[in-house]
Amino acid sequence: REQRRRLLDVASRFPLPSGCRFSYGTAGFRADGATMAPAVCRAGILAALRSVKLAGAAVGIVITASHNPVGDNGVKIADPDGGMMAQHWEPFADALANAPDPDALLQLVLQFAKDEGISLGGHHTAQVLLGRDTRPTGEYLLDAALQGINAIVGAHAIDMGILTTPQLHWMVRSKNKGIKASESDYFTQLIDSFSRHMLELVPKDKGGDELAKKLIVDGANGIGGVKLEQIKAELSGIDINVRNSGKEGEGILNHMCGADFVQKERVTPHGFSPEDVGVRCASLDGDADRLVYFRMSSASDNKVDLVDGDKILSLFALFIREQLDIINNNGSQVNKSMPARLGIVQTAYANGASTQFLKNHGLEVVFTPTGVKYLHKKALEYDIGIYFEANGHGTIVFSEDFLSQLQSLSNELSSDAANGSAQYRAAMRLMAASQLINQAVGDALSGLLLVEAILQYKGWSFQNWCELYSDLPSRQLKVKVIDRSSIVTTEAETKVSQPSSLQELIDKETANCAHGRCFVRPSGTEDVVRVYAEASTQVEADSLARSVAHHVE
Ligand code: 16G
Ligand code: ZN
Repeated sequence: REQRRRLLDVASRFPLPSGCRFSYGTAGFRADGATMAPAVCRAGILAALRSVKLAGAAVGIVITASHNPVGDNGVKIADPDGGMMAQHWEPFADALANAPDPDALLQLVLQFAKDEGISLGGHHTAQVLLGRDTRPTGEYLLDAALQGINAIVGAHAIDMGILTTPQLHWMVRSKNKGIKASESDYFTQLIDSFSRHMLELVPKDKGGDELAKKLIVDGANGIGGVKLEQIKAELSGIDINVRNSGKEGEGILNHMCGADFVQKERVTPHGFSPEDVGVRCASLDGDADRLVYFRMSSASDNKVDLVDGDKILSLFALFIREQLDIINNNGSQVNKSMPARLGIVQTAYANGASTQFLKNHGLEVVFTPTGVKYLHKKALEYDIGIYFEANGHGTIVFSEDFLSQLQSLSNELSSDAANGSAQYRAAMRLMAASQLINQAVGDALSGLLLVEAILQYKGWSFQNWCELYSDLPSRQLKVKVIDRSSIVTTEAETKVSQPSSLQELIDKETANCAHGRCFVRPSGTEDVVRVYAEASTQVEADSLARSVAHHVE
C-alpha cells in the first residue's frame, strides 16, 4: 500500500550509518550535525504519528542543539500543549531512530501504530510545525524532517522558519488553542503585555534612572539576539544593547559566550569591555530557552557577579507572592479573596541558599529530577507553579481555573469603581505576567522582559537583586566511567540507590563539612557521571566534590 511504500522509500533515502546509536535523552536526539539526518527524518515520522494519534492536533519539531557547539545539532518534539513530547513515547522514539534498515523501520511503525490504536492510511490528518535555529546544518536537517513527515499519508508540514526554541513551542500551543500563532502574534503579545506592566502597573514614583533602564544582552551569537534586535525599539522603558548578536563577524555560536558559558565559567563573555563594568547584563543560550543575568565586577579581571536561574526564580516567586498577598489581605471594601496554591519547583542543582531563602519566605518548594519535562509537569500541579533550573531554564505556569477566577475578580473590581485600587492593580499585574511569560516552556526573551518589569516595579537595582541571599560555594565535576547507567538515583537525584555502598560513602564525606551537600547523577546528555558539592567555603566544596568523585571512579 501507499503508506508502506512511502515509509520504505524514505528509510532507504536516509540509511543509518553503521555504529550510530541515538537516544532521545533529556531533550531529544543530539549529535554532530552532519550525522543527524537519519534521526531527524525519523523524528519527522514520529511527530506526524503523534499528531495522527492526537486527532490531528498540531505537534512541533525544533531543530537545535541549544548551548552545544556550532557543529552539533539536534531535534526534539513538542506536544500539542507546547510542552515536551509525552515521555511514554520516548522508547518508541529510540527504537525508531535506531531501526537498522527500511524493513525493520516499517515493521516498527506498523506494530507501534497497532499498539497505540493509530489507523494509518485512513482519512486522518496530521500537522507538524517546524522551526530551527541558526546552525549551518539546520536547513539540510529541516529537509530530512520534511521528508519524514511527508512519509505519513495525510500529514501536513508547516515550516515556521528560523526561530528560538520557545517561539516554536508557543506557536504549537497557540495553534491548538485556536489563538493566532504567527511570529508577529508572538511579538505583539510580548510587547503589549510588557508595555502594560511598564506603563500602567509600575508605581509612578519608581520610574527609574538612566542606569536602571540600561541593559546589555549577550545573544550567544544565536537566534535570541536576532529576535531581540527586531523588537527592542518597541520595548518602552528599557534601553537594550545586544552583543554577540550573531551578525557576520561577531563570533561563533555559543563560543566563549552565552548563558551556559557565563553560568558555568562565571566570567565575562566575549564582546564585553571594561566600559561595561557595573551595567546590568543578561545572557541567553544559543536557542534562547535559558537566561541568566550578570554584572562585570571590576575592570581588572573578567569575573562576574552572577544571577542564575535560582535567583530569577526567587525574584518571580517574591513578586507573585506579593501580588497574591495584596489581593487577599487588602481589607478593601470589595473583600474578595482568591486562595491560590503557589508551588516552587527546583532540582538538586539549586543552590541550597536559594531553597532556604524561598522556605524562609513561607513558600512551598518541591524537587524533581533534572530536565524541563520533569519540572514543568510538577509545576502544572499548582494554581501557579514557578520552576527554574540553576542553569536558567524556567517559567511560570498558571492554571486555566486560576486565570478565569482572576479575570472575573478584575471584572468585578473594575465595575465597583475600585479601579485603581491596590487589589485591582495586583490582579492586573498577575494577568499581565501570565500573558508576558511563555507558559509552554522556559523562554529567555519573555523571562527577560518579566525580570525587567519586576525590577522596575520594585525599584530594585541589580545590587538589590543580588543581595537577596548569598550563594553557598559549590563545585561541579564530571567523572568518566565505563557505564554511567550503573549509577541509579532516587529522591529527585539527591540519593544514590545503586551501587548500594556509594550513598554511605557520600554521606560520610558530606558529614565532614559545614553546610555540606553532595550528590552524583549520570548525565542525560553526555557520557559522564556528574558530581555536585556545596559547603560553607569554596575549599570545602572543592574537596568534598573531589573525594566523592574519587568514590565514583
Ligand atoms: C538538557 C535539559 C536541561 C538540563 C540538561 C542537563 C531540556 C530542554 N534541557 O539540556 O533542562 O539541565 O539537559 O544535562 O530539558 P545533563 O543531564 O547532561 O546534566
Ligand atoms: Zn537551550
